Amino acid sequence: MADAKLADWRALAERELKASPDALVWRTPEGIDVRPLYTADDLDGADHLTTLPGLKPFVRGPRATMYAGRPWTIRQYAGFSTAEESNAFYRKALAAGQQGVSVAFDLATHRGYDSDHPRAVGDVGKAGVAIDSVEDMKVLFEGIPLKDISVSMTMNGAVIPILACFIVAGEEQGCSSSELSGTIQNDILKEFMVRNTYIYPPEPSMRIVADIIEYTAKEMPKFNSISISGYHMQEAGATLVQELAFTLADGREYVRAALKKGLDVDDFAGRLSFFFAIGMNFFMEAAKLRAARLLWWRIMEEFEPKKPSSLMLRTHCQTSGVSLQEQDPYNNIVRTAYEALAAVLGGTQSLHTNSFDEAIALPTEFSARIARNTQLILQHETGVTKVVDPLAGSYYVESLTAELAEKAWALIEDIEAIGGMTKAVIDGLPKRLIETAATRRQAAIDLGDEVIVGVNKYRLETEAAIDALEIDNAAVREAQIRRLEQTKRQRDPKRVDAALAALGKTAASGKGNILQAAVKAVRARATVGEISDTLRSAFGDHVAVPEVTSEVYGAAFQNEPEYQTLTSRIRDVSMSLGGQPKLMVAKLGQDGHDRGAKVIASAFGDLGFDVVAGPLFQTPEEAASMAVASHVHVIGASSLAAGHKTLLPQLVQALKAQGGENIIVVCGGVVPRQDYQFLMDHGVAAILGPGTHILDAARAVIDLLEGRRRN
Ligand code: 2CP
Repeated sequence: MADAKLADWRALAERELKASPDALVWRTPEGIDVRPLYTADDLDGADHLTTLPGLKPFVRGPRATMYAGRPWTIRQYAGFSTAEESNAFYRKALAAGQQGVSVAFDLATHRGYDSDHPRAVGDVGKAGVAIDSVEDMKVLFEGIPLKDISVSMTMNGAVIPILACFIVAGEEQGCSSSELSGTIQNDILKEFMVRNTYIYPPEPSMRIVADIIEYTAKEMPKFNSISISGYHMQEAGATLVQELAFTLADGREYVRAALKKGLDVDDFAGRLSFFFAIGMNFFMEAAKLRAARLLWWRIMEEFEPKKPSSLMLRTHCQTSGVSLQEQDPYNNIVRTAYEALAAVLGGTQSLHTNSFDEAIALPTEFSARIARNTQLILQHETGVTKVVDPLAGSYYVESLTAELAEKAWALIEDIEAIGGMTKAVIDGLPKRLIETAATRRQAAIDLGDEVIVGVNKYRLETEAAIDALEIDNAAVREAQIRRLEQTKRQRDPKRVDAALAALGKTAASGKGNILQAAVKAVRARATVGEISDTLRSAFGDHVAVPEVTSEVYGAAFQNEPEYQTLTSRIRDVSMSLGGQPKLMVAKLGQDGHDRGAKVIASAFGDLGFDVVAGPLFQTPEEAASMAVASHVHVIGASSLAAGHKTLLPQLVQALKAQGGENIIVVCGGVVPRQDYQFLMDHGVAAILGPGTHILDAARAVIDLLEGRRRN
């Protein structure tokens, strides 16, 4: 067949379009110009094209046979309420086809608070299971043989007591450390950037990571010591290039920290694992995983390992939480299925598919089943497992793989120039870049440049309510406190004190292994809170100073008439108030999900509000006193971890008690519609749920301010 000429195609395309095909170029948030046609010419310079799976540089997958030999692990992240309830859920899920366990802990546990701690009131058992001691951990895995089932635990802040509880629960189930298989997230650097469930400052936190890598390398050969995570970066608004670069740069930093402990690279590198988000940019997501493997191989070559497994990136993936919408929520099933397919075509080792109702509430048994079945159908009905890396050779995907790798590598080099990721995190550069990208993306959605079906296009006039899972937070807390008290009554206090003192000494002296000392404390029945407090005494608490980006949202909107109308209305309100309307953006309880709060703070600032960004983890009383002292007109509380029914009424009460009854309280975040009336009845003036256009939110707040002035 005669070769067609690109010039002929261009001419034809121009006739079809009546314009240059260059007009069809789509510039993605990554700054990649996606063209309507890719050919072999686009692959010039890509040197991975003839490589094979299981062999370096592993672009085509870490295993030779990939899913043809063994499909990816269906590993659904779950956990809520008490250990008993979560245990029952895991057992049912395993019986219904799930292949590994993945534990979600509640935010109190994440931040190292026992369930009886006053700061934990709104969060116990809400967005995960509450674990206070090894007694809870034993219940969590009752009837689940830890010798056979691999367990992933998403834990970073309180990683020491939780991993220690897991090890001791295994021991007491008759499973030695060397037999335990699974993964601990243990990725603290990204917590400082985006996820915010840190406890201690970055440097001692890095010691904890290194101690865990050391301990698992010696004692737990089947256990993955870390899950180096980009997931939360994408959730926080990062572009795929940022997600790739910062995750791999984090990985390089952890390798260096472990080498500093005196380990040989081959002792631990094969048990480093990764975790990426898979969003809606289908081909780019698949290409991202291929690029990740290529770049990780390149990074690891520098450390000159001998074992091939030290060079290969193995990853878990989760479909994107932020791509899920409150509006027309069954669309989320479709979104999740496409994302799952992208993860699989990219060659993930393990996968979580989100439940369709997660933008609204915790998953129900029904929605969790559909999510699991999305993967079972992929594995059993579509034939995608039969061929390794089926996208290889696609001009488009190969070109994207090379371009993503090139762009991410440039960013990785920038991080190196700063002195590595710990320094970059302390400096705050990655966080700033991600927050700017998040605000830019919100502007693109609000402008309609990025279409979300059912949200900014094809929106339904009326939405049918769907069932939501409700956790009785007070009952869970009471049950937890009962077991905590019982555990404390039955233990030998002298043994606990001695073990905690030894742990404190190991932490403060910089010598010895913190996890090893914590395992002894857990055997003596020290609690998660006690172990965390002992480490707090040695290391101190990390306190982040919130920064807010500016002139990103406003710059995108400045020529839009509705934006101009609103800014002039805000100027009028400012005149009559005698100053700009003042908004405090508050995060209450242990919920550190702050993307939405940051985007609101940034956009409202551009619109003409005087914005006070409250720190993370405030109690309602602390938020109220800050609001009163700062003379704000409005508090916008952002709730994404299901604590709203406890914390919002407490905030309203605290404002009244502190003389701030005139301050208007509005709420944003993940709030089921069923709860709107309850919140209104408790003094919340407006609920601005997911999918709310920021200009609509600002209009609602201005209406409230004007209404209050008129009354
Ligand atoms: C795999 N195996 C094979 C093949 N493929 N053997 C023969 N032929 C093949 N084709 C072997 C592997 O070598 C391994 O054995 C075993 O089968 C299991 O495979 P794997 O690929 O290691 O899968 P896995 O055990 O499921 O482990 C996957 C990961 C692990 C990614 C390495 O780290 C993991 O499970 N991560 C999950 C993290 C997670 O769930 N995170 C939750 C995030 P060997 O082990 O003997 O080699 S929750 C997120 C929320 C949002 C949050 O963070 O807040």
